[in-house]
Amino acid sequence: QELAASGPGTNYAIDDPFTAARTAWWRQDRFGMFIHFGAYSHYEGEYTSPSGSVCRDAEWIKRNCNIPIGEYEQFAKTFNPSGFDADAIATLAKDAGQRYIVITSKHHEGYAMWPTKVNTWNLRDHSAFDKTRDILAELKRASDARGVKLGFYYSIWDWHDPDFPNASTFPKYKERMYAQLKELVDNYHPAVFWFDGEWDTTNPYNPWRAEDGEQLEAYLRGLDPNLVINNRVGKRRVADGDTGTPEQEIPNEPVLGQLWESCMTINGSWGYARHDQNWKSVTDLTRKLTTIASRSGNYLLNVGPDALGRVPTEAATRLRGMGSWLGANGQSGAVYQAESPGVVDEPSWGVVSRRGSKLYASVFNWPASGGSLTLHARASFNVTGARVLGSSQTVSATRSGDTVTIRPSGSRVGDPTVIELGIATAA
Ligand code: JFZ
Repeated sequence: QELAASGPGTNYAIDDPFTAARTAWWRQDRFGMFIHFGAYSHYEGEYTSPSGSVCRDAEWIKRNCNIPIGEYEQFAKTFNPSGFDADAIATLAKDAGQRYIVITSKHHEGYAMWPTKVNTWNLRDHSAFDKTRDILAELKRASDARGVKLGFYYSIWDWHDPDFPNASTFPKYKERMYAQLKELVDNYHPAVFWFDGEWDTTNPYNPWRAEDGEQLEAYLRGLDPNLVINNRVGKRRVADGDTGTPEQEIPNEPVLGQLWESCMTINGSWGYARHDQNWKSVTDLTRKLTTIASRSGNYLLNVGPDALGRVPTEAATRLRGMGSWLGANGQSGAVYQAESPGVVDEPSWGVVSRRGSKLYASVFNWPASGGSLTLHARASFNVTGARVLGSSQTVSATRSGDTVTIRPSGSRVGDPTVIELGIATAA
């Protein structure tokens, strides 16, 4: 099936056909939107203590700014993200070329972003928000309408539930967590579960063990066998979940034996932080996207809506910039359904991905006029053609020995510029 059809670039050592089938869409889609949104967003990254001192953070603000729980709860009562617009968010993801969304259903603060029946520490029962609204239901509807998949981040670590940091009461917490996860599956049918907070810590104590992860994964598979689950469900062993989760980094080469997804911020923060204006450029983000695809990974790029639930304009502009790059002249071939090329080494001037019998060379450093780019081949194939996407300029590509020489005749077209090479392998 699907796996057998992929070429020498294949590096998913997925020997289980069920895993292969379950993750097929995910391996092709490559690019998703992460959304960090919670009661912490209400602070917009800034907490002023009763004594007047200002402390800055984002989604960790409760812990890093030592906000007393009573005060945190009090403030959450006035949280009113009336500007949350699921249609606008799903449209933005679509325009960016993102094919799935993963939103925080519950972060470490323990606050549920849907009307859970398990407790009242949630956006319905503990806020100033419209009691008839359910932002996860809205986002599910909006995503479905646009063919974008929806998944949920869920933090195992919980700073709010008193039964969490206590080995003897922990089973009671676990029951509530299971009940919440069932609500999420039954009511919103997510495509992905993205767990977090599985790590060991003593402050507060985190009782989560590898066996808890195995048990939870089995429970979820029972609820919905199609769920794609990340490895933070357990202790991030290769056997945990379906997908590895390098954070804010790109592995240097294709990761053997495991699917992976790099999650990254679009500025320097996951949750909204007014003080963080350190926005990455479209060029930087696009290079990261092609680099990740060229190493057979996925890119989960985060946005943090503000206290009213609005995606910052600076983030939206950059996402649309990526979308127009992807949409222009079929650059998307370098990303969707693309994977590590296998047949050539990664060059110093950019990255190369492969889709079937096409190589997509994303050029970061364009050669000086009259100059050329070379690729080192590590398999036998013939070059059958070359073109610069989005340009009528001529480009030649010839192979001699192990060296493929590409000679463009004009200037770069966007950054990265993509050169498509046709290749024929001797099957
Ligand atoms: C976690 C969260 O604590 C954070 O708020 C955010 O949600 C992020 C996506 O995930 O933070 C981590 C998790 C893992 C590492 C570092 C920060 N890690 O593996 O280095």
